[in-house]
Amino acid sequence: MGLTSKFEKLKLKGDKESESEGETVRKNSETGAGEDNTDDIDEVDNEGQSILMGIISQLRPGCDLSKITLPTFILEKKSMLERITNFFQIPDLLLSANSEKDDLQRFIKVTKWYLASWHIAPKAVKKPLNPILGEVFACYWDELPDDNKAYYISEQTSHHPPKSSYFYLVPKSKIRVDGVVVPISKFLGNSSAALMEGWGHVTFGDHDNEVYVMNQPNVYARGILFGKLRYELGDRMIIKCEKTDYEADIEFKTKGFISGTYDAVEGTIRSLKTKEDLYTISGKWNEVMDIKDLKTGKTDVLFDTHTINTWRPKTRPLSEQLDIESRKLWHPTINALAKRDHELATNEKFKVENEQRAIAKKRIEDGVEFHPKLFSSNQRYSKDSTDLEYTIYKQFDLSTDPDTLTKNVLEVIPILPGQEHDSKFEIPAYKKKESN
Ligand code: 2Y5
Repeated sequence: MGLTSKFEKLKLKGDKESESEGETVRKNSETGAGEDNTDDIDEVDNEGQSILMGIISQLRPGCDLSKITLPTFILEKKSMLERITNFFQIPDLLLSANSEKDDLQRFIKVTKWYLASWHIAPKAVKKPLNPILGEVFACYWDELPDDNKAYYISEQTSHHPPKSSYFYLVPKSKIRVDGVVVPISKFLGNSSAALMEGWGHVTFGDHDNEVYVMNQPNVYARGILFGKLRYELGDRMIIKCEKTDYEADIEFKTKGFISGTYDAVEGTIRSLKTKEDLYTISGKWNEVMDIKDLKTGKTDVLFDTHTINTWRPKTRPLSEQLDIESRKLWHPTINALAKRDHELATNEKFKVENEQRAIAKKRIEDGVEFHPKLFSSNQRYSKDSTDLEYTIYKQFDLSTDPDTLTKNVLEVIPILPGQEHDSKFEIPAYKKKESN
C-alpha cells in the first residue's frame, strides 16, 4: 500500500473518534463560531478581582511571575504547546506566500500571514496552561488547500523559564517552521507582561530553502488593579530573510495613559541591500491592516481579520494518547474549565503540577538531568542571535519527496489516529539525533 493511501485509511478511522473525544471541548472557535466558548468569556468578576488583588498585594513590580500560581479563571482550555498552533490556522496565507514567485511579494505575503495570525486568540484575557516539563502536543491538518496536509509536533523543553519548542511541516509544499517560544513573565504594577523571547524560522524548500526568521511582540495583561482587564500586544517585532535581503520592522503600539489607541501597528518593509524603505504597514492587528507602496503612494488592505477562514488542528483520540500529551494530561482540568467549575479546575491542575514537583524533586535527589525526547539542544546556540535553542532531532531535507517527509514526521511521534507508539519515544532526543 502506498504511503498516502495508508495514511488516508488511518485518517478515516480516526476522524470519527477524534471528533468524539479529542475534539469534545474544542467545538467553539476562538474566531467566533457563535457558540459560547469559555475562552472568550471574561470571568474576572468582583470576587475574581479580589483574588487577583490578594496575589498582587504580595508582589513587587518587576518580579518574576513564573513561580506564582494564578487563578484558573484566567486560563484558556489549551496548553501553550497547542496555543502555538493558532499560527497555523490560516495556512492559505502561508501557502499563498510559498507559491509567490516574486521575492518581494513573497516577503510581503509572509509578513501578512504572520501579522494576521496574532488575532487568533481568545476574546477574553486568558492565558494558555503552562505546560509541564516534557509535555508534548502533536496534531495534523488533512484538508488544506491544494491537497496539502500538515503536521505539528511540540515539546516543553524547559520549565523555569518555560520554553516551548515546535516543528511544523507541510510535506507537499515543502514548508517547515521551527521555533522556540520563551515567555518571560513579569509583574509590572497595574499590568503583567509575558516578554516573548525566542524565534520562529519559516523555511520554503521550493525557494532554495530560504529562511524567514521572526520574533514575537510582547504580550500584556493591563488593568489588573484598576480599569478594565485587557490584553495588549506591544513593542518591536521583526521578520528578516537573509537570502532576499528584506526586513519588516513592526511596532505594536501600546496605548498611552491618556493618548493613543489600542491595538495599533506601524511598520516598514525595507530592502537591507539598498537600505531603502519600500512599504509601510499601518492599522490594527486585530481589525484591518493596510500596506502603502512608497514608490507609487498607493495604499491597499494588507489583511482584514473579518475575512478569514480557519483550519482547526486535529489530534488522535484521547484513548490513543500518552499521559504526557497535552490534551490527555490536562483533560480533567480542561473539562472543569469548560464547565466553569474553578474549584474543580484548581484541584485538577494542582494534581498535575504537584506530581511534576515530586518528579522534579526526585530527579534532583537522584542526580538525574531531564532531557527532551523530541527536540535536541543546539550546542552552538547563542542567546544574542536568531538561533533556535532546540530543534527537532530528526533531519528533514525539504528536497526529498513528500511521501518520505511524511513518513519521517510520523516516525517522530504518532500523530494520526491508529498509529502505534513505539518505545523509541523514551530515548532522549540528543541520542536519537546521533543515530540519525
Ligand atoms: C504555574 O502557575 P500558572 C507556576 O507559575 C509555576 O511556578 C509552577 O511550577 P513549579 C506551575 O506548576 C504552575 O503552577 C503562572 C505563570 C506561568 C504567568 C506562563 O498560574 C502569566 O499556571 C503572566 O502560571 C501573563 C502575563 C501576560 O503565568 C500575558 O506568569 C498576557 O507563565 C495575557 O504560563 C495572558 C492572559 C491572562 C493573564 C491575566 C491576568 C494576569 C494577572 C496577573 C496577576 C498578578 C507564561 C504565560 C505566557 C502567556 C503568553 C500568551 C501568549 C501566547 C502567544 C503565543 C505565541 O514547578 C506563539 O514552580 C508564537 O511549581 C508562535 C510563532 C509561530 C510562527
